[in-house]
Amino acid sequence: MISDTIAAVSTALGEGGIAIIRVSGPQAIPEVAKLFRSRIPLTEAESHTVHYGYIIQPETGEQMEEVLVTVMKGPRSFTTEDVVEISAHGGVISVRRVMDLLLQQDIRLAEPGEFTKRAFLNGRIDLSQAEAVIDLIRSKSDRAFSVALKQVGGSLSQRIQALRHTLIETMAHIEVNIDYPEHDVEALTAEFIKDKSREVMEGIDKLLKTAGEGKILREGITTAIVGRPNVGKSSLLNALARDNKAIVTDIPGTTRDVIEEYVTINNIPLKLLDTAGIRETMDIVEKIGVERSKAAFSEADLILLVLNASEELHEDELALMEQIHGRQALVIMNKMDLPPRLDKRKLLHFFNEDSIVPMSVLEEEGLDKLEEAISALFFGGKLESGDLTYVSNVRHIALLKKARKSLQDAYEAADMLVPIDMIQIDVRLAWEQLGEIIGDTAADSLLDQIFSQFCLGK
Ligand SMILES: Nc1nc2c(ncn2[C@@H]2O[C@H](COP(=O)(O)OP(=O)(O)OP(=O)(O)O)[C@@H](O)[C@H]2O)c(=O)[nH]1
Ligand SMILES: [Mg+2]
Repeated sequence: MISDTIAAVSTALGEGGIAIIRVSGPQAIPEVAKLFRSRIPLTEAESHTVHYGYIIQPETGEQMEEVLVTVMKGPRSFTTEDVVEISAHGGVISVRRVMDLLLQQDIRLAEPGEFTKRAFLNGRIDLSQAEAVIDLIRSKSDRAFSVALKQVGGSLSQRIQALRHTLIETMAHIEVNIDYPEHDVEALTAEFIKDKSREVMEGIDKLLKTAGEGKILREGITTAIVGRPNVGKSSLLNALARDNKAIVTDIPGTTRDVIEEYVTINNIPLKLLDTAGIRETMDIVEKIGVERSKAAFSEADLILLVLNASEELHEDELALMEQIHGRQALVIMNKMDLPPRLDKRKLLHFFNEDSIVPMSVLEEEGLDKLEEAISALFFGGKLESGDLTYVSNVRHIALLKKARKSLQDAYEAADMLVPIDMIQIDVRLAWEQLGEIIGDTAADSLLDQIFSQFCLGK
């Protein structure tokens, strides 16, 4: 049982319209009541009501801040405990005054993620739902947000629970036959185990199939814009981001560092990296920049190679194209507004026609074609709109793979008519591994690690 009461500022720090300070725990209402002067005493307030008043210095009665206080009595609250939310003016001093007073009461400062952790420990949500709360906060696109929202609602948990249910039934069935061993029952049980393991493995495979897309939704496609100096890489970043994020000049070697920008194209989130133009250089700063572009180039999920169509192909560009072989890439023939000098046929040695996009970033020509080409590379042009259950969390993916392996072992053992009680060990293991996803069988150290990723006040 959790017996202490915690508080934290739940809104972003700094100046804003309002700041919300959240208090949760058995003492939340009486402790805040000591500091709050309003028409109705907080201890007599009904659940889910809002009260106007002042936070006061309890000894002197001095007014410290003007606030609205919301009372939510457990179990109908985020943590299932009694929760009080204080809406104060959104300023640094106001928040500090209220927090200082709260922490002088029988209330301690919450750890990052502790409210969500309590929601989990108190059984309101499972671990996969709690993790989805972080995904919600961090999501970079509408689509990723919708996926996380479904997971908060329990979409993944339900799938996992259904698979575990099948395994529990299987174990019960095995148990009965261990107690009453008869010769042909054993063979039948082996068949039964094979059927059930196959069924659950198929379910796991279905989930694992979504992992690639899930990762992209969650993290975005890391997209490196590479090419020689002055071909228009930064101009392209700005055009895709519809913002003047990167400096553009006609001086080759303008960009020295990697510039990051998130954009969404047809609902697909991209993490764009504008890089320094790749060339041999004596300039120390630029040299470091070139090293960084090479690193970005090798790590990217997608490469946008920008060429200047008004110049002939440079040997550095040929070298880049050779390195691109086998990767997801598009070639942009930029500056099509100028007299053409680049022979497109040379590009066809390395790329198919569909991957070559003529553009004039300056005149905003071809941007739509580029966006189409990018979305065609991923999700076949569009994201499946129906099912929003994706597995994107590396922890979940690893556990699904482990559980699958355990079931594969069980299947093979059953196939070889290994004694049933031996097989049962693998089935149980799979059941536990799936349980770890939803936190049914999770160690404290794991919980600490997961919840420490949260922001303070969540
Ligand atoms: N004519 C023409 N000029 C362009 C086009 N796109 C970019 N430019 C110009 O080319 C110059 C270089 O553009 P940048 O976007 O800075 O090129 P970059 O590849 O980022 O260059 P570095 O950062 O030096 O590697 C600027 O003067 C741009 O205005 C285009 O489509 N047509
Ligand atoms: Mg640049």
